[in-house]
Amino acid sequence: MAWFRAGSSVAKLAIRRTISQSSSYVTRTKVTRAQNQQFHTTVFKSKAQSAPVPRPVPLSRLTDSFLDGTSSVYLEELQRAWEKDPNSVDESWDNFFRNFVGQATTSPGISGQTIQESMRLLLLVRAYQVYGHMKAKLDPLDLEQRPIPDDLDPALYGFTEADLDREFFIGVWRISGFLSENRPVQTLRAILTRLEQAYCGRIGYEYMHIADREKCNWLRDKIETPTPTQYNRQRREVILDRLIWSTQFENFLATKWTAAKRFGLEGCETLIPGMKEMFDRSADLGVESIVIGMSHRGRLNVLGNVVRKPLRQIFSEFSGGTKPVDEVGLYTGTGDVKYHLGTSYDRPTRGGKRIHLSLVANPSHLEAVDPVVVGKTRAKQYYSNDVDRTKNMGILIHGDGSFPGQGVVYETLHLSALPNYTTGGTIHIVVNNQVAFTTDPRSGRSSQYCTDVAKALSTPIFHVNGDDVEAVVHACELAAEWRQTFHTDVVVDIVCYRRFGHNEIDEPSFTQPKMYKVIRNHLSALEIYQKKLLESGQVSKEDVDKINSKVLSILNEEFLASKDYVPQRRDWLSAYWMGFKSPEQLSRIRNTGVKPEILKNVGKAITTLPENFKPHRAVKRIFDDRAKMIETGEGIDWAVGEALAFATLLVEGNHVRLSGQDVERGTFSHRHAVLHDQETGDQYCPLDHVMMNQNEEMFTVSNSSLSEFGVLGFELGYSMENPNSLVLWEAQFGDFANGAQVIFDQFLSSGESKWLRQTGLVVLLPHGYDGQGPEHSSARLERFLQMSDDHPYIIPEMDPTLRTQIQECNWQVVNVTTPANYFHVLRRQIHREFRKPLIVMSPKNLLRHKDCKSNLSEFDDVQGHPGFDKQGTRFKRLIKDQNDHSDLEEGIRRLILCSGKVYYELDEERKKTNGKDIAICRVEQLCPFPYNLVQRELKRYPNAEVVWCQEEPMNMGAYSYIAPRLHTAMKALGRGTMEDIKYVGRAPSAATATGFYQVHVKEQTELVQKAVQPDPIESP
Ligand SMILES: Cc1ncc(C[n+]2csc(CCOP(=O)(O)OP(=O)(O)O)c2C)c(N)n1
Ligand SMILES: [Mg+2]
Repeated sequence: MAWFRAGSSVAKLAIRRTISQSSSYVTRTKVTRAQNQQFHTTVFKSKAQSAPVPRPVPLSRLTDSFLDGTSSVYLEELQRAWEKDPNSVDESWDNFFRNFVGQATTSPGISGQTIQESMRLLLLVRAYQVYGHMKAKLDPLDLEQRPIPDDLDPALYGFTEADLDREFFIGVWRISGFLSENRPVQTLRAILTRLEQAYCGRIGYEYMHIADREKCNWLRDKIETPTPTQYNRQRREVILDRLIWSTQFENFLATKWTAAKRFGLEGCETLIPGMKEMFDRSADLGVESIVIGMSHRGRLNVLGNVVRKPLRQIFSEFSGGTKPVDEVGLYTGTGDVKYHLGTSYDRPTRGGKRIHLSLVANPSHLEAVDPVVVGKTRAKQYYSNDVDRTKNMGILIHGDGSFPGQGVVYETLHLSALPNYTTGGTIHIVVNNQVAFTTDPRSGRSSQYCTDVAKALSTPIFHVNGDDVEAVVHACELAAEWRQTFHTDVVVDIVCYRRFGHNEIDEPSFTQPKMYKVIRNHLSALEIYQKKLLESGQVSKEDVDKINSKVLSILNEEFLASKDYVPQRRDWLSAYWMGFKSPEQLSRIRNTGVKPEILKNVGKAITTLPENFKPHRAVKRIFDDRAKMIETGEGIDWAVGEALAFATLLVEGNHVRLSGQDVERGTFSHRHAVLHDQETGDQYCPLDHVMMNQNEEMFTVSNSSLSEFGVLGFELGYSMENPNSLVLWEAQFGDFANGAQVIFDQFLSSGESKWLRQTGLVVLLPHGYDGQGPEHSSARLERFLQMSDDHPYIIPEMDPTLRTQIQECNWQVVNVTTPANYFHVLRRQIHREFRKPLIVMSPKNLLRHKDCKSNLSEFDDVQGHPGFDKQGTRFKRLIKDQNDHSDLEEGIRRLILCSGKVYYELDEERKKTNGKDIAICRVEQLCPFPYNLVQRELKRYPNAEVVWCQEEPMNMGAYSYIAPRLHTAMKALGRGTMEDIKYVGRAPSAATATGFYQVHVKEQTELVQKAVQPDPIESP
């Protein structure tokens, strides 16, 4: 491969020189033989005849160690003793001597074998298992100049030409393949030939890093078959047919759209027959549904030939297509380029089964789709009750540049064995075209193989020469078998090349002139295979021509049909999403209050612990307090509000899943969703016991790996599978969410618009200025608001019966200040006919704040209860001033609008300063902006100075988002200009917060005091 292209011959020479200097063949051989003469069969002839039928003794069963320098003397003594009395030595040695003596009678060549030779041969076999892949012919371009490890040189072990026809026995206890006890004695030549075939052919196997004998043996059995595996004529015809489809597809696109970018598969056309074989084999082994994630390279080919998206649709999209029009609505979003689109179809398999395939839409950001695919797969497993995870499988196709380069690959791999994230193994295929855009592997990674990162996870890796379609098919088949057998990840690395530039209009010779000189004259995989089959006589020229013309005529028919192609209904409406509304189909707002008796019942369930359970003392107190809250209906805190939301959704039949770092206890030690018995260590999760015989996964709360990108991506994928689930990801501190920025930018905020896929994922981001420094204060609210697409200057229809504002907006951003409102905003996610992501700036100090409490009556749906307003009980987008103000309050001199925990500080300061002429309103939902409610408050206080107060610096927080919208609301009421929006908050700053606690306190006190100061506030 390319990374060793330079300088390797020098390295090789050096290695050879070292070997010849340090180990003379002749001397070594002579010494060995001389030392072990006593094993010559002649010595034991008479005894051998009288000995019982010999059986091989695996070296591993020999109980004594004979690996040191004194072995030969020791052995001689042992042998002499054994000759005198076979019972005087250990049984294993008895067997050993009998074995050699016995075999010698029928097999004269073995007579010269010594234990040391046996050991050395064993090491040589082992070396092939470990390093054989280094000698495998993997590079179709033959440009690789990898030094072959000297471990693969028989001379290193003392073998010479003269030994080639001697017979050896190398059986080892409980090892399969070459070293198996059942293998017959073979000549060194035969052993070496087969080792070369098995390990140094067109597939390089890397598996010896797996510390599991059973798994290695399984692989050895498959790799070290006595004779190489061969496909019969029928299979070869299928493979040929598939390779022709793959090749013709690209040729066809290239001729019809000469100047279009398609990121073709040329140079790795064998991927298609490989994938198809993998899917067929998987279906035979019980897989019913496959979720696929892949980037640009070959995506159209996979869509057309593997997933079976109608070719006419692909061609129509390629021609620029018509923007799809939904049967029942007009929402078409912004769309995306053709090589990012996803789809799903049912595909028949070679074995006569059907398999459901979905290719997940993805952004340009390489590998970002990986955790999404895995999460979606896991959700499919949950919903199809696939407890052993054999029916639903994820497949990820990677590039050789992106696989080692993008950290999310590793983050995703690391989810693979976690109980709440595993999917029973993902199959990874790397389209290793030995270049990334213009970057050579030597500049793109530090590891030998692009797949080395997967070795950390004990994943077998099959490197395969992409020019050898049968080898690719074989590796893919083996990967499918591995996954269904061991339920862990596996990697197929197809070493290939890229016939053209990064895309079809790129010139690759600018940067890889030598490589492309070779590529220009290199036969395609199809040409190579056709030649091979014709030479074998298994397939005739007519057969080949027949397939070629069949494929071409179908492609032409589809091309013609593409001209009249009318996109059908959205595929996202299928399956579980049937009946869900698209953004412009009005979905009525529903109440989210719950019957008081249900609240009481679930409240009891989530606060009661099993009798014998012994929680930590402090936790016990917390649960006693919680029980009291439910009993009295007063003082419900944040954690109980959240648990009530989960519990009520569960009893309504929804699946609830919360994951993130330390979410079980909660970063701030407030949730205690999982309790630990202090004596036994047993765990108890009250929300698992809300209903009788509750499915244990129906409520899932799970600490995650320390990954934001991977885990958020996973939960996003999970949430997209079924709308009847509340899926939440919580960041440890909101600040760390930026580690998952790609998921926010490319998926969560824009996925619906680009790909027409909805998700109701909830993201909890602890946010608030408590003096914990720059990295534990801000969840970067401003970024989420900046990505929000509600119009700052146009007030949409706000009539409750006609309002689609929230449906038309890309997501919701809230900063909620009461447990009851939190309860309702979570429930609202499910109690509506569409799904929208919800970003929650979640509290830290409000978790225990004495005033941040709600009464149970604010959760119920009883008319007249505190939470109940004109429409019933539901989430309050704005909480009006808590003083009993009438509809018109002319005496109020200032209206402070704010959001989040600063409200409580403002309220306290107002009380302290007796600011009765100040009203404070909380904008609980920042996006989409609650124009109607803000205007209601503006009208209520016609003479008030309007202030936006925030604790974040001016260039952060909600200010830049709020100002234009507030102005639009005011302007519509004839209420002043931008100048009239007063700002109270921190000054602009580079860091989110000060690192000095005293400075924090001073800043916080000042801003709170300023907000309620008697004098008017100057304009910003
Ligand atoms: C995260 C990310 N960084 C950079 C790019 C720009 N880019 C697009 S393709 C590409 C090269 C990818 O190389 P490789 O993974 O080997 O795939 P190939 O195109 O060779 O199939 C790059 C750098 C991107 N799409 N995503
Ligand atoms: Mg590449």
